[in-house]
Amino acid sequence: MDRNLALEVVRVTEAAALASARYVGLGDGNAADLAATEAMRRTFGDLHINGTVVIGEGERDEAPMLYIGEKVGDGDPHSPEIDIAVDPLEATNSCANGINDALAVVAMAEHGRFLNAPDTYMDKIAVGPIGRDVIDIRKTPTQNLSAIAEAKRVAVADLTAVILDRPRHAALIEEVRKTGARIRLIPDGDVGGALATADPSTGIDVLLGIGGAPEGVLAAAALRCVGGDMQGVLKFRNPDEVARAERMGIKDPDQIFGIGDLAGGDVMFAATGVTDGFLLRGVRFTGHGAETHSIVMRSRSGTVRFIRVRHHFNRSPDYDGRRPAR
Ligand code: VTB
Repeated sequence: MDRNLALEVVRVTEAAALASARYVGLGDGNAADLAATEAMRRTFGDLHINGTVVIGEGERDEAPMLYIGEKVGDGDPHSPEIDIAVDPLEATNSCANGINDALAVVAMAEHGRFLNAPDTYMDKIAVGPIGRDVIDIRKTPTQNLSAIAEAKRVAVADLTAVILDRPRHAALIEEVRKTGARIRLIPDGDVGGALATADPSTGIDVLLGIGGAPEGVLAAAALRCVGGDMQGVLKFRNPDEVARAERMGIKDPDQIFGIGDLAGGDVMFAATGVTDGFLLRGVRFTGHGAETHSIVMRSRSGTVRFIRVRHHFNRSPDYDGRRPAR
């Protein structure tokens, strides 16, 4: 994958973040998501790729844009074939409610290297480089926390876990509290939670618990780039979801997916903050423009770029800074 692409792809997440940030706190998640999706799809057209969306807004019949299978890119036959995973507005509700860690996210891989994750749940454990090779999703959270603490040479009580605040996590939360580890409960956005483990400055050591399976692929792409680790097991809500997963090529519903199964080969990850988060600041609007804060990473080099950009709406071809009419 062309290294320059890393600097191009961030324009796509910036555009999505700028568009959806206009909706922060307005209580309309659908409008925010639509604005992000439209902006993302539009800017994808500038990239020199033959992209295929493999993780997107849904199946073709349920999502008009950035659906699974949609081709994106400049259409040049010489552009490379790339698979794309997107979440134009991860943690939509957090954007709608003005809560932390709404993000615009894109990941790219060589063709065939992302898990074609069905739209179901996934039990996840995700860590930064320090916890690599010590986690095991078959073990209990207590055992995993001890292993991470040992690898970090700290006490379990010094660790902080991120967990989605959901009733399904009651037992998990209770167990983690018993170990003495600290917890950050998040209302939404487990991609942001996983991403936080990539950087020691966030103070987040591990993401635990069940979230969306497609989000698991995005998180894995991010952690591949920094040499972190992740495992996931699909959690189906009903037999229909099992059948759908089978049609998408998943033979064993209980399979444990390692980080390379979720996002293998050469991958790239970009995210722009919509609201402030563990790692990224959200969009700040100024009189005639805005400031965005993004991260871009590549697995091949392990380079992590934080890109802070001042946008001038009167001079930018991509975005005029207005909220589209509803
Ligand atoms: C997570 C999170 C998302 O959905 O995957 C979660 O990353 C799945 O759990 O931001 P619920 O169905 O219980 O919400 C979101 O919160 C929203 O897509």
